Amino acid sequence: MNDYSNKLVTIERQISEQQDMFPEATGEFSRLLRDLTLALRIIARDVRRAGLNDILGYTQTTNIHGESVKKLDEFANDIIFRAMDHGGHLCVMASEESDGLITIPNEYKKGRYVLAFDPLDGSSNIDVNITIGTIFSVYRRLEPNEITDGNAADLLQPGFKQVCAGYALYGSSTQLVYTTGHGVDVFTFDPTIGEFLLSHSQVRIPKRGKIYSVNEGNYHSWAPELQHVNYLKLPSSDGQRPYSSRYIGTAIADIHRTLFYGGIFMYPSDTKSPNGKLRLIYEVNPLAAIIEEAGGRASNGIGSVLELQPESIHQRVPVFMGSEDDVNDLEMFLRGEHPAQKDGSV
Ligand code: FBP
Repeated sequence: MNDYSNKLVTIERQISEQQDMFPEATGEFSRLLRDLTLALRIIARDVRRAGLNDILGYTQTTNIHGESVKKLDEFANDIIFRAMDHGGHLCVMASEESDGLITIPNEYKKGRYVLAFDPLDGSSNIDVNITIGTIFSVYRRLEPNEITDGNAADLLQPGFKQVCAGYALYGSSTQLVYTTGHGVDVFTFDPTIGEFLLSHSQVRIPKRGKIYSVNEGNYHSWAPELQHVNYLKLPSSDGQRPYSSRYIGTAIADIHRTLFYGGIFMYPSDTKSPNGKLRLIYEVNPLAAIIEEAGGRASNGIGSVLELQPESIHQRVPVFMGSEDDVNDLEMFLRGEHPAQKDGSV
């Protein structure tokens, strides 16, 4: 089990220490993360008071996905925009809740970075006080010396190009989980001092788990190869199976549990959603960066999602992520090559 960090390290200190690792660093990236964590603190504050501050329920609008927009979604979207538009480190943003690109207002300097975010993941759980969160992903713009507005190409970069990825989890405590390619660290928010403190450093996912996480309500619209789930339920002589089923319905929360306990989280394609449900840029790539940096795997069923070349900013992809051995098994099932398929036990 990952050890608790007993060093008192704030997120600001961690960011500046990481900056010192790059002599050529200008501090622009550190300021970007500083401003982003401010937005996450404000969203966390209002999520904690949701139900008291008339922020639950729906707005009158629907988003580009045809989904009714939740008030908290809109609030979080607005807070991130207002925290990030004027710092001079971004050239363009994109949000799961906004139709097109979010441009930086003309009066502000354009920077070298690009921010993609899902302001509130788990919208179906907002009104019933179940864990929700914010997902973020940062890239360098394609033309580093440009001072103009960024464009779609700056966003449509493969996931392995992310310079930073992470999420904030608004659960029993508020936690910030992120990577800049130097391991995965978890900071827990201490409201008594208003600081994110390092609580778990260099988190590693178990090589294999005993939990699978998927919306089995879609079972009958899945491809037959996904008998894989039946395999996980079959008792095995070594006691490794059956796996337990856990599904919160907030990708961040299901991924956070998978990061610590291992196993596999899946949102496959099905006859209703031929490309799955989760969005490549706002949800899949940042979560995949965390899982793969922690030693796990994130696959679209064929290979790493981080290698995929995005085609559109709201593109969806099927995803299977978690412990290396569990995702390898899944891919073997999808290729029809798993021993359990060959010996007919599944
Ligand atoms: P939102 O970003 O709109 O919340 O959608 C994503 C999501 O809520 C994921 O967090 C979650 O894994 C999935 O949708 C749940 O979908 P379903 O209800 O179909 O299982």
